[in-house]
Amino acid sequence: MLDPKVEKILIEQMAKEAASSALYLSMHSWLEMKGLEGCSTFMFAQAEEERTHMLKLMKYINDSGGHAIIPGVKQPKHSFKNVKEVFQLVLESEMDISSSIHNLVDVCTKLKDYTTLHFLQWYVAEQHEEEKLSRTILDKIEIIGLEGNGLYLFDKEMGSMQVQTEMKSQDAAGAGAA
Ligand code: OFO
Repeated sequence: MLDPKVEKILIEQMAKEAASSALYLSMHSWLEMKGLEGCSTFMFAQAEEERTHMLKLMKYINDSGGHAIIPGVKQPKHSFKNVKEVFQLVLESEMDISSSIHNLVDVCTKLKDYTTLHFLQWYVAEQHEEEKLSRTILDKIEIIGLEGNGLYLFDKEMGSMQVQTEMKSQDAAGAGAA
């Protein structure tokens, strides 16, 4: 049975994942409107991924005797200065989510909730990957630049990054099925 304090902050975490999904979908829409196919496809997949993070929390809460209340979502930011701002905001959002996951780990450690701690390990690892990915993207922006052909090249690079990520997740799903 979940401690009510843990249940409450897991539900708050669902709200953060939902907000992150909405923000990334809003970024997807802005990027698509700008004709940046690679970046917008990448961001659509990120939005879907954040939604699965919310659903995973929902299932855990309900499977653990709690009640996962579905959060309402505020309208996300919908226009951006440029592509660099989009990816800086992605990194900020991921860092914010990491710190709330770490806070959850702290609370569960204090309450000796070993089951939820075990469940949260997946999120700790995922956040590490997501922050690393966001920093890699910002590095690419610095290297390639967004002036002249730079934006076109960066967009192409993001499109191929998306294909690699999809191949990785298909491999992981295949390995799971074997
Ligand atoms: Fe779910 O917040 Fe990042 O990955």
